[in-house]
Amino acid sequence: MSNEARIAETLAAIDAASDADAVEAIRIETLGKQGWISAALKSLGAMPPEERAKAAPAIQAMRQQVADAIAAKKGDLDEAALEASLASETLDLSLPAPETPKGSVHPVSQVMDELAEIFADMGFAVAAGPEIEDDWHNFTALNMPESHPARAMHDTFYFPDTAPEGGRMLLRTHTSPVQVRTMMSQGAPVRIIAPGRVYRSDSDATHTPMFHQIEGLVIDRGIHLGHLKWTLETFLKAFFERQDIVLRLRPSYFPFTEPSVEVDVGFALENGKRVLGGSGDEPGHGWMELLGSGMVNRRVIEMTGLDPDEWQGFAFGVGVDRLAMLKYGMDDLRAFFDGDVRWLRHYGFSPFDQPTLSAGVGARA
Ligand code: 2U9
Repeated sequence: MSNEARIAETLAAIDAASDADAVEAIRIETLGKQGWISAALKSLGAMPPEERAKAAPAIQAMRQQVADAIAAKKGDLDEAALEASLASETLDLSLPAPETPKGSVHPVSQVMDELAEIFADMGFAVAAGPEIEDDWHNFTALNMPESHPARAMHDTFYFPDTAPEGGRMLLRTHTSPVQVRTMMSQGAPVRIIAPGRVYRSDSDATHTPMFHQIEGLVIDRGIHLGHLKWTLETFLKAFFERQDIVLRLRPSYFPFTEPSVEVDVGFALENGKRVLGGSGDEPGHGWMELLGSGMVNRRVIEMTGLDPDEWQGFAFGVGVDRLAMLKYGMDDLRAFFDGDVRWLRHYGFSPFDQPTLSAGVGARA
């Protein structure tokens, strides 16, 4: 068969092809590696130059003609397929949209964000430190030398490794070593809060081996109990979003503070529930222990390398989980760490609901 006849046959076959597979089969037969047009092009190489110059244009034209026809046919088939699918597919706008899974903010994170916002307004920075601590930063620097009885109250989880300076490594029992580290690295004055995970070997309905604390520390010249009381009052009023929060300071003992002060808040009993606000001495009211605090013990100030005759300070500590329970009404501490998404769906907060002082720091339902 002459090349002209073969081309006519090929073009007719392309025209008649009903799908992309048929077009592809023709492409392989003609322009593919073993295709007859490719073979004709290759045979040009074996011809003497004069003969090649004569034969080449016709073969090139054939190749172009077939390639153009294949491209055009593919375009036609694609367009026909699109039209067919547009004609057959329908979009039912009345169907419910598929639900996108939504994340939520854990109450502990929410409360920590609220506290950071409140204390930032009073000029406190947020400080962080390691959860695996050494004996010295967790106990000794806080006036709890080895064999101090308060170490037993802070019983924790110890590691077999020894600390670089000797002593043992342990899971921190409070965030106080963060303040020790900050005092030692930045010197005075200091105004920080240290929120984070802490560990004690304790486990029952109201104690979990891991819980969250926030501690605050102010070191400056001329700091006294009045600064402590004002700071705690301002913080608790902003956090519970009530101006009628009343504090009662009771003498207490902590090795790291002297004097030490336990802080109670007044509450009223409403339908059997404790509602914070008002003095605890009023009829039907009571006092609830909420946080511990005190003036930083001068031995602790000395231990961090500062002169206690020049620098004084106050510190406080409070459980974040407990603050969350009081504000948002959860009654079982263990549920905080069960990882049950149903609990989170109930108590979790929207990530778009950022605590701000101007709008009130609390999350809105
Ligand atoms: C430095 C100096 C002093 C931190 C303080 C408390 C009192 C306290 C408890 C509250 C409930 C722990 O979560 S809780 O069990 N904390 O009572 N914490 S004063 O004192 C410091 C910290 C760091 C350098």
